[in-house]
Amino acid sequence: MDWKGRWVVITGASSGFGAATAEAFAGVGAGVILGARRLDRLAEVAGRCRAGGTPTEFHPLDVASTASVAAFVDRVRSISPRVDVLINNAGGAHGLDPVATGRDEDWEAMVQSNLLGLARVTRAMLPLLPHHAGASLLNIGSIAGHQAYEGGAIYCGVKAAERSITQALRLELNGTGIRVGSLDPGMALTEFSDVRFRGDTARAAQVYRGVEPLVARDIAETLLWMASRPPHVNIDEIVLKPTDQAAIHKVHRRAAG
Ligand code: NDP
Ligand code: 8X3
Repeated sequence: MDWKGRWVVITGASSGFGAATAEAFAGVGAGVILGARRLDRLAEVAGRCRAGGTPTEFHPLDVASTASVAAFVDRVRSISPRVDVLINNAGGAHGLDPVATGRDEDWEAMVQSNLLGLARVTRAMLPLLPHHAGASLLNIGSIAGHQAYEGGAIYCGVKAAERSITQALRLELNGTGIRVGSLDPGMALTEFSDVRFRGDTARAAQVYRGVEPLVARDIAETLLWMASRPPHVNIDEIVLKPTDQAAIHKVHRRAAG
């Protein structure tokens, strides 16, 4: 696929998967439009994308706010009335508390970003996705959406909801030519665990102790591959895990050497 002249919109592009995905699409010549709350970090990512000569724009985006989503999409429309790929990536986990001691603010943040945010951005962006073969709407889910774990009730719940939303969109958009898919990663080394544990980097590091996790580039390359299939091919769902992670509770850890 020739990516020159095509535009890709990525939410949550200030770090992790979103930043790596921006660089991957920019690397093949696509224009990228990036959104997230941390503008300084978006500017850094945009600088790396532009270094290859690719058209790159960024704009503040809080997917938890309908007004912020509307302003972001207005900006996207002013850059290009047509967007070829939308990647709903913004989200993450807050806390690892059992339901018995869970906090409202954590639950609300997870529901707002992973679930309602995805729906808001999709609703606002759909008019910009061309209704003919070749456009892609790709959502980031998680293995947490396939299997629940202790302390993950709300996070697992919103990622299970992401699967349902993706499946509903696949049905609703059937006949438009827009491809719809979900990429559901397992353990990946990003800022995910730092956010989950509120900046407790020592606790975050324990998650990856003795394991070779996925890295953001693995997810970025897979998203680029999904969006680059011929227009008649829809990748509905991919589960991508580290070789060391056979299941959520079955992780091979090497002893410290
Ligand atoms: P990071 O914490 O590195 O990135 C999360 C991104 O989401 C940041 O760019 C952050 O930007 C953005 N974000 C969070 N909340 C909002 C919001 N309200 N509005 C706009 N942007 C927001 O983690 P990952 O890259 O790992 O996470 C990306 C996605 O992948 C998430 O949906 C996560 O649940 C999912 N995932 C992660 C896995 C992992 O092990 N790392 C595995 C499976 C799925 P900012 O703070 O600047 O707004
Ligand atoms: C992130 C993967 O297993 O920590 O979605 O929930 S997990």
